[in-house]
Amino acid sequence: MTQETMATRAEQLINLENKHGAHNYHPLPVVLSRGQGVFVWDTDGKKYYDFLSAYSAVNQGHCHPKIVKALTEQAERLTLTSRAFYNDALGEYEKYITNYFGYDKVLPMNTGAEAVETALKICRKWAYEKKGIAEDQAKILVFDENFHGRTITIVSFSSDPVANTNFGPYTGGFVRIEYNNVAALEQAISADPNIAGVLVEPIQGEAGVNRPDNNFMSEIRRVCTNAGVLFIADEVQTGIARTGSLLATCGDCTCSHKCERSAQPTYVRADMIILGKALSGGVYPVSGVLCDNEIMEVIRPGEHGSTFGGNPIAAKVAMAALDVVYDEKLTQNARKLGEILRSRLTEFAKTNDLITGVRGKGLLNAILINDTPESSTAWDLCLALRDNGLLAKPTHGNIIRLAPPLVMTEEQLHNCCDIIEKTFKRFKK
Ligand code: IF1
Repeated sequence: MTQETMATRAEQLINLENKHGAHNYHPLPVVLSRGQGVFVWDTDGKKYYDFLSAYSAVNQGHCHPKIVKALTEQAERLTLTSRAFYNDALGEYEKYITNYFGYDKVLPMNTGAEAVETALKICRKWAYEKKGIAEDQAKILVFDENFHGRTITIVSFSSDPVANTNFGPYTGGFVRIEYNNVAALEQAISADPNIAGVLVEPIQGEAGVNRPDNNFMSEIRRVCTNAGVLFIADEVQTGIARTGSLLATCGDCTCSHKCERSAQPTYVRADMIILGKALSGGVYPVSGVLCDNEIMEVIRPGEHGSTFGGNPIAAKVAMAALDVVYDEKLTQNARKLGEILRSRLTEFAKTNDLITGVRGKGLLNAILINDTPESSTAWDLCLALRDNGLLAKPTHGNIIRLAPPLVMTEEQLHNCCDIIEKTFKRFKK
């Protein structure tokens, strides 16, 4: 193919999506055709550092050989049985993942939103059958600027009008308060005995990597324990080593595996955790809810499930993906590289008026751009970063999320910081 023909190849593919696909996204104009580790290549063969990681789904790096092997081997044996029958992969996976995270039971699903909906259903049933709340009166407390997926129930409790306008009528039974406000949490729960659960992101990803106070998770734990309310942690984006702990709920411990976690001084244990995305290393939709028997036993045969939930491929892929996190010490690497990234960008920000802030934890970070959310500056900066070989995307207007795969080396990270600094130095609004 000539350079000219190759260039139009990307345009042809973009045009196909515009013509035949719903316009529910506004992607950065780059057409990717291959990924390996921290790199992706476009249809012209140009190589990029991936600084989005499919929103923290490819923590283990693109097409990790161990995970792809698990996928292909199982795909050639048995792909799907439904749960009408047993299969020879699910039980081993359920034992593996419940031990890995330290809970009695897992309810396997596929997407993050399905797992969030599953947690909401378990919480409501627990409210009626264990906590004694009157039928249809259970409420679940959520926070402003939350993001938990895109089903009608989930967007019903979103504070973002873009997420829920014209999707009504909305699902009731939710109370929303300010994030990171313990006093408001205590007040809401003491005022309403029908609150059965608290659903929280340990760090709000979509809200622009919004980190709460360090004690917010332990304070939620204290308040929920005292009130007999379930603490439900949505770790779909923050979990699986992304923030420099195996689970972000965990606080500042350096744990990478259950057996180390409970020994940590800052160990905070939610009643239910919701996992997704990197649970499969980005090769297959795998999600799930983990909790102990006293809670999970409210779900009885026929009361919840899904066609693909707990399928053999998902089981094998998830075990391989979690093996990689442990074997390659991705928790520790995320913690170390995140500190380097924030340190370099914080120093650089002092010399460049385009950046008003750098924030994050582990390798879930963001830079705040010195312009209004309505401006195109963050977007234009991402186009310039793309031209310089690094892919990132703005969230909420003037915030650029920086979240590379956790397998990145220190040298690669410094190369990426060099690209970011060079791009910002040369950028003209
Ligand atoms: C898109 C956002 C991130 C999540 C948390 C549940 C889910 C997500 C904390 C649902 C999903 C994805 C959705 C994806 C982009 C991405 C995203 F920008 F939408 F908000 F990461 F911040 N809980 N987040 O972050 O999981 O059903 O998608 O598997 O919708 O474009 P899902």
